[in-house]
Amino acid sequence: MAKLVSRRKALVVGGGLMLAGCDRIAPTKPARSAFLGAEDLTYRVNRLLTPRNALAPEFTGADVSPIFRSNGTAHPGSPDYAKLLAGNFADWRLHVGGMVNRPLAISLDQLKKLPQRTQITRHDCVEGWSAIGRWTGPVLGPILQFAGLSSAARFIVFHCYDDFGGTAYYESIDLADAFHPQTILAWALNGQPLPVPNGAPLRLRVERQLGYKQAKYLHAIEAVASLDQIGGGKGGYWEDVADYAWFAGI
Ligand SMILES: Nc1nc2c(c(=O)[nH]1)N[C@H]1C(S)=C(S)[C@@H](COP(=O)(O)O)O[C@H]1N2
Ligand SMILES: [Mo]
Repeated sequence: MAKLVSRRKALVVGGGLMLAGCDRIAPTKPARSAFLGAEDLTYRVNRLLTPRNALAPEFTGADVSPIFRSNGTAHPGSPDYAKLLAGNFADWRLHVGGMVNRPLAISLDQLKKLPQRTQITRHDCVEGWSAIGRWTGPVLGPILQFAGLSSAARFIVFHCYDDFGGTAYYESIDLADAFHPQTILAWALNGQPLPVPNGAPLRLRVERQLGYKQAKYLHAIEAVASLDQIGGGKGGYWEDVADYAWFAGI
């Protein structure tokens, strides 16, 4: 990540949000391939059939699963992460960079002061389990707008603290999902700060897609015009290593 986000300066603007200047990453290739592969077809058909802002079902407090199990990484385990955790994430920042006019470095306290949403939704993992949880966090769209998202950006990439044998977990979504009203950066699960096994201090909730898109342990989000230069080019960790579908609509 050092190459993506290197902090140069910090300034304070209205609302008390701290902005940190970051070096831009130059997009090198124009766009994701226009070739209509099977997966692209699923994606396009889904986008045609599902209204852009159709909501994922929401549930009631009575439906909340007694235990929201953890899957994949349950603790990132790196010294960097351990240090942030020991300090109760006071020194943690969410870096917002890439194709934005105003790169941001946002603290947890600042994130909690942004417009919030609480939603009770069902998480479906491809490994064959589901759980219902109540998630709270700032809506992603206004954060991207505040950062001055470039009109050339087409995808938002989420970079995580944990890695699998040297490859950091990452995921990406398109702008329809990034600006969807239920797409939030959750810092709370069932009214409590996010437990470490579920992605502390912050994770993505993109409720119309499967579990592996819900990136945990966030430390940076990056706006890009193409996914070609990100990881293996397929838009996510499991997409790259196991050919999971990039668009995991449910
Ligand atoms: N950073 C990171 N995010 C991740 C994973 C992971 O291993 N690392 N696993 C994914 C998968 S496959 C699922 S089902 C959910 C699990 O979320 P949970 O641990 O809160 O149940 O997180 C997703 N996001
Ligand atoms: Mo999963």
